[in-house]
Amino acid sequence: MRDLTDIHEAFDGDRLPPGQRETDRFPTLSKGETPSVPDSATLDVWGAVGSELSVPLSEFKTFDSETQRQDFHCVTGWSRFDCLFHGVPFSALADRVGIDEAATHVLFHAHDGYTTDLPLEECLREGVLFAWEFDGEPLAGEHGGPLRVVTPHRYAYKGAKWVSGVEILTEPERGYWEQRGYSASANPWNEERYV
Ligand SMILES: Nc1nc2c(c(=O)[nH]1)N[C@H]1C(S)=C(S)[C@@H](COP(=O)(O)O)O[C@H]1N2
Ligand SMILES: [Mo]
Repeated sequence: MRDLTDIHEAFDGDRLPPGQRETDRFPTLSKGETPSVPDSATLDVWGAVGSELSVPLSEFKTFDSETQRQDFHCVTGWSRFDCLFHGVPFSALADRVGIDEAATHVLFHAHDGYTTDLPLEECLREGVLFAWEFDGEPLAGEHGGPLRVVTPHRYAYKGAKWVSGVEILTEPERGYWEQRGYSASANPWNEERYV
């Protein structure tokens, strides 16, 4: 188990970022209905990579994975400490496909049409996981099961639930909320909520 609940130190901030309140609950926030993701779904990686990938989720779950203890910060003001997520680190997927040198950004795609963008270097931090278990149980559909992304060093809208694809880009592109006024950088310790 890898404990990442101290990552706030790297951002010169307290464990509870400014303007946040701690909750024991795990609220859900989705732009619409929970999509039903078929068992046959794949995770696809394309764009500025050496070899594109389209892997069934059942096979994806056989990749080397790990459990991490992380905090979860929602831009609407709640934080949930000590979430146990199990999944494959973004960096492991990146190694597998081989990221082009020209790559700078990532756009995550999801089955509900959601997208979110991050600089590539922010995706390569060890806390960025493609997760399918939460607190030792299969990740609930409303929380993004069967597969979601988590980004403990960024507001949680950077983590696509029901993730379907990872597009590696050579220039920035804005995601769903980023096109609607949410911060592209989304650092909770700087309260980068809206632009
Ligand atoms: N596919 C998808 N991913 C998404 C969203 C969404 O609407 N669709 N909402 C985002 C937002 S705004 C937040 S705060 C978190 C909420 O995750 P939760 O519902 O598990 O708390 O998911 C993020 N990922
Ligand atoms: Mo959010």
